[in-house]
Amino acid sequence: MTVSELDHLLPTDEDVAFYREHGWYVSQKLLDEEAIEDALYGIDRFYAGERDRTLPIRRGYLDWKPEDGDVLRQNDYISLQNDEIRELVSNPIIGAVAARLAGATTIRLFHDQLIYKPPSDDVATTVGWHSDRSYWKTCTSERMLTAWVPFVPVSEASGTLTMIDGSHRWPNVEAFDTFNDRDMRGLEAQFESDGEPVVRVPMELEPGQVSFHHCRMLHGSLPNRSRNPRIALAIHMADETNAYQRHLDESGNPILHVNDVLCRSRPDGAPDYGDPDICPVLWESGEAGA
Ligand SMILES: O=C(O)CCC(=O)C(=O)O
Repeated sequence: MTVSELDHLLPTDEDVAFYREHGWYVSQKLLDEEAIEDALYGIDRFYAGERDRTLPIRRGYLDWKPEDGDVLRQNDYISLQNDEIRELVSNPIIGAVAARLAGATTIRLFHDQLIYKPPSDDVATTVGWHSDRSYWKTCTSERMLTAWVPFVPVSEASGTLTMIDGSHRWPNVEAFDTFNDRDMRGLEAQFESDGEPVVRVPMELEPGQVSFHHCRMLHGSLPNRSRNPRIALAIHMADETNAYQRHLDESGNPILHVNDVLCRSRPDGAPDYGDPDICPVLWESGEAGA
């Protein structure tokens, strides 16, 4: 792809200012029908148990399998295991948009997660309000962000991803490691919004569009009350400043991210979040769209 082909798809200065203020951004159609169909083909193969590559670890990450039943499916590190999803994640437009929003010169994959929300009223398919930063305390960067790529049309009815507008600016959002807490009202009662109203913004998107959110953003999703599965890939990304930092939990034990096991070590023995096999560069300034 050339610079001019990408340029019109990049966020404008106004879009970047909106992202900095609100913590989220909805793109134009970044991916064409063929890219979506190829990804869906890869996802079908993945769910059927096919792997193009395997991870060097067998457990410790989310890995839904058919025997787990018709629940909320979560599968981590798909792009390291499946060719079609690797192709999608490597599409330079996703990294280029992320770089523009984050003000970064380089965007690396941190990890990804495929999420399949079956049609159901069951509260167990809720994704609790949480912030990604709460899970990334071993990361030095607070400019990390996520691209959420739906493969089907998504709306409020299908339990689309929903942002709490501007919450990335609120204090204590890094305490919300509450993806699995289904009590949305109870979580809202813990928000410290500094007097700002709690505004929920559902991401209503067509396949090809992508929503981006800041790592401190509070977000979650309700059950899928439509007739069709809601299928989306979360691509978690880091800017060039990100590196491992030791962080202790409340009991004084070091927090461990799965990347700490997967990534090669730095000379000082710490995990290297610049490991090209696990956290490949998705976009670098000087490339198309820079
Ligand atoms: O797909 C969802 O409902 C949750 C996704 C999410 O938490 C994320 O993209 O960071």
